[in-house]
Amino acid sequence: MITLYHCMSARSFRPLWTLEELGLPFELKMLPFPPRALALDYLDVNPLGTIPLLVDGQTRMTESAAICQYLCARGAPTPLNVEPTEADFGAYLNYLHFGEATLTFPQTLVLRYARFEPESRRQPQVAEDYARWFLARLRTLEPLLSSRACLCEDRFTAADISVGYALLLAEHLGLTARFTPAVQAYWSRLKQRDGYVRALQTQERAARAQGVSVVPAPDATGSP
Ligand SMILES: N[C@@H](CCC(=O)N[C@@H](CS)C(=O)NCC(=O)O)C(=O)O
Repeated sequence: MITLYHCMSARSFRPLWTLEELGLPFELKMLPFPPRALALDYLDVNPLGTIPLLVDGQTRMTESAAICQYLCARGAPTPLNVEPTEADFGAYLNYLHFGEATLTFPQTLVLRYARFEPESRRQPQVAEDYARWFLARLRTLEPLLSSRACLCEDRFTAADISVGYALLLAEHLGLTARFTPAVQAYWSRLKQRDGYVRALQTQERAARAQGVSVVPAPDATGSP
């Protein structure tokens, strides 16, 4: 049985969404955010203190995009995966990792300097500069999404989940009004997917059942 350690709407949402799309059985362990301060026992399981952590037998993984890649490759054949023999294999891997390394990274600076630091250490100018940097990077998707519904192979894949999570985070940061039109339309389509809606419902149900706050991690303020 796969176990996923997760905080509400944090990056571990990528593997959760993937698991829901694949219809695989899994156990979801909810943690308060940030676990390194609010769930100290978690450091015994994952010394990094970050989420996600996915445990599947002897396999332990802590990178959200890599976990999506792992789940889809192991779950193949599935339309969520792009095979090496398909034309968009390179684009698939690129967008899968673009979602985290290129799009989510600048947003973490926005989160930190607009929300997570104590009031006295917040830096609105730094937050705005990194928001602009994120939006400039996101804009590069506009030409592609003006002519295609999804990022690769004209079908929904794990690459859309990875980039889609960056858009979810941007929504929490109040940045969606600054999306370009095709990106805006793409995000609206992603949010209508059954797998996405199920993932939102699953995390909320699990948080309530496990006595964990349902406040999304990106909306937590003044985190220790
Ligand atoms: N590159 C990693 C980043 C993991 C990460 O930094 N997760 C954040 C939540 S979205 C976290 O656990 N932050 C709490 C902390 O750093 O203590 C991934 O994509 O999974």
